[in-house]
This record gives sequence, structure tokens and C-alpha cells, in this order.
Amino acid sequence: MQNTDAALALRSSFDAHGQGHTFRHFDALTPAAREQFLAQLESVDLALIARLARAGADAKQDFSALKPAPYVALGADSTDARNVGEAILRAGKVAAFTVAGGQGTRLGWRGPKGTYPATAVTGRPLFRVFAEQIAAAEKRYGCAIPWYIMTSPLNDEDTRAFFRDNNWFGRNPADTFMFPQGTMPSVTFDGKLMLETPGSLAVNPDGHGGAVRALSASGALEDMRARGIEHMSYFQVDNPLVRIADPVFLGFHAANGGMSSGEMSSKMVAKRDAAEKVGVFCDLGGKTGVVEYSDMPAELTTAVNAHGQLRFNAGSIAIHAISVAFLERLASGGEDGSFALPFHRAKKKVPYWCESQAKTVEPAEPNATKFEAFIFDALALAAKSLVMETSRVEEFAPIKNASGDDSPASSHQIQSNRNGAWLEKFGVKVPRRPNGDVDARIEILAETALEAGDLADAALPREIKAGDEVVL
Ligand code: UD2
Repeated sequence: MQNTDAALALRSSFDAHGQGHTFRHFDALTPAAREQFLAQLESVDLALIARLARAGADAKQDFSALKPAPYVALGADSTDARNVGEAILRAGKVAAFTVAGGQGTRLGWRGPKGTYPATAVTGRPLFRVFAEQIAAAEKRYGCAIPWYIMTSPLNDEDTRAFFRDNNWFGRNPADTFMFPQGTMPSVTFDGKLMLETPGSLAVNPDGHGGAVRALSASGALEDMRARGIEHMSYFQVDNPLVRIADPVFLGFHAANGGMSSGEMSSKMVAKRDAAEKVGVFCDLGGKTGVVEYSDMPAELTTAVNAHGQLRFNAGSIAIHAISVAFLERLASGGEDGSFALPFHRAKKKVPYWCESQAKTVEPAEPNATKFEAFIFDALALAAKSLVMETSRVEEFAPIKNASGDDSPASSHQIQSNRNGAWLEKFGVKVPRRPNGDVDARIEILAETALEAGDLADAALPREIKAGDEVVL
């Protein structure tokens, strides 16, 4: 559209919003580069950026009335929930949904996070772990569990190639649906859009909350409708212990206040300690929601009750069940736009085009504000929501950092601890260190067992020795 009226109109609208500097190098670009840049600029919602930039640092949340959220405690009677969950799985009403659009910068892995070798013995990549679990659940419930994966424009191509190279992990390719999420421009601390190169803006993936728009825009929601899917099992790409088709959780969710009326439900674990970097389920004036760890005031993060336990203890492990009807409602934004997820702001180091050096520069200090939407903000918009407690060792072994907490090493230990505990239930002797950790590497494949009880039919060793590597 270069040199057309539309291009001129776009330029003057950027001028009018104080963002005319983005056209600084425009006239020196090749025709093809101009065309590409104009397409990117056209997708920017200038009014939204202006509003977000104006909201600025003063947009502090009021936490004075914050209370811990209610939840279904570990050990609650789950027989009915399991029956409901198994019924909706058998009826083919459940899809899996992975958010895999993050940049994985903390881990320092050069490919999409889902390609990271995650398991304790065979080093199965995260995507394979999930694919095998979905396949085992499909077999058990005699249904298809279509798998939707949100990538980002930065890793979409590599993610698709990984699935192609691995022959879709033996599942029907038509049952895996990938789509990239959207992006948001980063802005300087005074609200100016930034150039990453003379012909492109600095942008970032728009957060996992971007899933709402991307699920709708990609046709994924329509695809779910056509397949008769009613609920999505939502999980992050970094947790190899996630239970994707958990009948108990899906049952509690779907039967929340009457069959099929649950809109969004979440799993929680008791926080490891006050400093653990997980959001916390809270009662936000009568509605359950998550307050992210970085937003929570320190005095609330560390507050303890009369028993000396953390008062805000319900850590979010980012596992949700979400109804398709609710997502459709969210995607439509509500008649007055009040149903849209808010954007959170974070100060980050964003590579930018340095005029004096005439190249893209990685800043040493945060130089920009990134805007991201979070899926858990949808909880407070749900008519019916529920939080269910689960055991950390059963379901949460995320891989986020290269070392220390939430690292490959800590994840391997938790995986072995979980698998050791499963084996002990069937009388297998498992070596443990004084701190209780299993002193061996144990991997249990999804085809062998999706939960501890499945080991009843498996051929098990009598004893595992310290330092053994075992795959079952
Ligand atoms: C997330 C939660 C935290 C806790 C923790 C549990 C947020 C903001 N915080 O922390 O409360 O539940 O997980 O492990 O979610 N992603 C996208 N697109 C994006 C950004 C992220 O798909 O634009 C995906 C990413 O690939 C990953 C997940 O979202 O699967 C979490 O992202 P993160 O690593 O930024 O979140 P984290 O670990 O700080």
C-alpha cells in the first residue's frame, strides 16, 4: 500500500499519536521492506498503546481487602467427580491445550521449550511426554483428544518442524492443531514505540492471555465446536508431570454447580515457601482470582496465620480446565469490551535499533515496558470457578531455570520421587536418602501408567538399588 492514501493516512495517524518517529527510516527502505513494515504498523492498536502507556506506574492494584481463596482440599471425596470426568472424556468432549509461546530465556535453551529433553532417564522432550500421555489417555477412554498448541511467531516454524521430524509422535497429525499467538509492541518508559530495525518495531508475544484471541482468530475454537469439544485441559509447556486428562479435576470442573456448568477451574499446590515464584489464588471481592507473585505486596507474601503457615498459600501451577463456551464469550470481549483480559506491564531488556551505532543493540539494563495478558485473569470473569488442591510431588516439576529450583535437576528428582512413591504403593523397595528423596532415577512411561493405580497390572521389580536407572 506504499505511497497510497492508506499509507499516508497510517503515517499521519502515527504522527497524531506522537509515534511519528517510527517512520524515521521509512523513505530509505526498499519497496518490499516498506510493504512489510506498513503491514506491521497497521496491526498496532495506537489507542490501546496510548491508554496502556498513560495508565503508567500509578495503576497500582488495591490489595487491602485481599483474602485467601476457598478450594477443594486434598483428600476430598472425589468418587463422583471421577465418574463425571471419565464420562466426558469417553464422550470425546475434552481437548488438550498447551501454551508454548514463551521465549524460555531463563533456561537458555536455543529451541522451543517443548523440544527440551525433560525426563529423568530417557531424556524425552517435553512435547513427546505430552503426546505419549495424550495417546495413552485416548486409548484408555476410547476417544480422540485433539491437542491445540499455541506457539509464537518466534518459534512457530521450529515447533512445527519438530513435530514433523518426529512423525507427530505417532498420533494422527489431524489431531494436533498449532497456531501462533499475537504480539504487542514494547514501549520506552515514556510510551514511545521502539524500532528493532529500521523497518520493524520491537514486539513481544502478548502473554498466555493472548490465547483467547489466538484460539479464536486461528479457527481453533471453531474446530473444537465442530468436534464436539466442551472443555479444554490447559497446561504450560514446562511441566513434564502435568496430568493432561485428569478425570477427577475435569469432573470437579464440569460438575461445578450442576453438570457441565463449570467455566474455569484451576489446580493449586501449597507453596514451597514464601519466595516461590507462583501466583496465588485469592478472593478478589467475592470472585476467585490469581495475584501474580511479582504483583503481591511483600507483607502479604510472607504473612502467616495463627498456625505459622503462609496465609496466602494456594500456589497456582498454571493448570486449568476451561469451557469452550466461556472461551467463546471471552473472545467476543463482551458487548462493552469489559470482558477483555487486562494487560500487565513488566520492565524488560528489549533489543532496539541504536541510531549512533546503526545496529540492533541488546541493552544491559531494562529499557522498555512489555505488555502481556495472563490467562488466569479470566478466572474472575467466570460465572463458576473452582480451585482444587493437588500434591506437588504428583503433578508439578517445572523446568524453568538452568540450575537450582525449577531446573532440569530438580525436575528429575521430583519425577523420580513421584515414580518411587507409586512403586512403593505396590511393595517395591525404593532407596531413599535421609531427606526423603529417591536415590535412583526412575521413569514411568505414560503407556505403562497414567496414575499410580495403573501399576497394579504392570510387571514390577521387587527392589530398586541406590543409583539405579529404571524405565518402566
Ligand atoms: C507461571 C505463572 C506463575 C505460576 C508458574 C507455575 C504467569 C505470569 N505466571 O510463571 O503464576 O503459575 O507459571 O509454573 O503465568 N507463554 C506463552 N506466551 C507468552 C508468555 C508465556 O505461551 O507470551 C507460556 C510459556 O511458553 C509457558 C507459560 O506460558 O508455557 C508460562 O510462562 P512463564 O515462564 O513466563 O511463566 P512463569 O514461569 O514466570
